[in-house]
Amino acid sequence: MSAAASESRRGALRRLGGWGAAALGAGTLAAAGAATFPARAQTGSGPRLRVETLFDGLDSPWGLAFLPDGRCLVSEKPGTMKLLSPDGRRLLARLSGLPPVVDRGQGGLLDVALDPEFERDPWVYWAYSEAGEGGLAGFGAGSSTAVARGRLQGDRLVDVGVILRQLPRHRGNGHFGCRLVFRPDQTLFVTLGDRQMDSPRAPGREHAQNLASGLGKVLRIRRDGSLPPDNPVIAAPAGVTPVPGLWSWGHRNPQGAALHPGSGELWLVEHGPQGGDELNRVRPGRNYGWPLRSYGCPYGSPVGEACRVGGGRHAPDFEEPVATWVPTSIAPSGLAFHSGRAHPAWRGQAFVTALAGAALWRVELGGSAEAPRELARERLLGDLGERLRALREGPDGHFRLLTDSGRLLRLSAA
Ligand SMILES: [Ca+2]
Repeated sequence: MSAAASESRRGALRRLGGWGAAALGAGTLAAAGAATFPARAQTGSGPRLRVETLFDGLDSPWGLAFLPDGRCLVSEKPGTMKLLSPDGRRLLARLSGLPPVVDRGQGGLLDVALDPEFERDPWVYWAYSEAGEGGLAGFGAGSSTAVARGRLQGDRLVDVGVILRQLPRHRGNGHFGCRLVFRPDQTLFVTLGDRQMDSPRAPGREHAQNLASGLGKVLRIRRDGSLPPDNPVIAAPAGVTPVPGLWSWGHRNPQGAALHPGSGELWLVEHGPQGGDELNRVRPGRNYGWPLRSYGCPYGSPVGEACRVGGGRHAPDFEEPVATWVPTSIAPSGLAFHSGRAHPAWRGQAFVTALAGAALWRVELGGSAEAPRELARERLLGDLGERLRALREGPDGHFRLLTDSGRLLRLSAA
């Protein structure tokens, strides 16, 4: 970003004052029940946020989806899917019928999503790391991100089948992505990581920049895994066939994704290396720069701007992120836009869960649909000390959040 933009951001952060890192300093989260935090620690008179633990004892929860009747489906990394009561407080079932997952490192059972026509035909979709042959040369068998679906029948998933496999596979256990987001047109976005094959120390074009590789991509497919006719036409070099379903590329490890409520476009958050986490507006047929550009630095580099990968700035060759986190990564894990239903002041704002950063970030957006920009950001819930894994707006308009420690939280205004 330009020096002017950087200064503008610092100014915005200063103006936010007490909405910063220490804003929620009072109180601690009770093991069960509710805790209330002053959102403005300086005055104690600002909006107050209330955090309730609805459920404790989930096993590394990763994704959540709400059935039309309000019941909550939670995917757990070791490979289980649980169904909770509409109030989130009771375990109703542990679903059977899921295929085995490779629960190692960052891999396992990842996101879960429901078919847009779930009420008519109850398909459930999930992403997971799947073992298989076909690894990169020299790496042998490995795993890759796959997407499967099955019909929910009572507490069973039936008619289970795989609709997408990321290739090539790799034996490493990092950067699988993966979030699943349906568009209203019933096509499905799948966000895929670079499997840690791209290095910021020696940035090349073999993986996330390779149109023929499934690494570091966003794909768009139909519900049965077939390809929609209106995906972008990608101009590929001679002899290169773009990976089927290709929507965008040059991504590192996109682990949060959601549709922007105004434009209907896909947005995502992706992990940077050492710093340089990004919030991106994802446009069809565009290149997001990894590993040739990042506002972050190779691991082990001294903190500063000189070490930024490719100089940091993406334009004019690549798409600029709407927001970045520097110099310290927050490890963004989930993204949601608030509808404003329960919190009118939050309408259209982006919320990002963070793992290493152990907080919820509110990113206020302005500008136009064609040129969105960050106006301000605020770190929320830092006092919980929880690695936050995912968030979705619940049926009541309040956010639900998953923590790595196994909790389902409800965030509301006190
Ligand atoms: Ca980028």
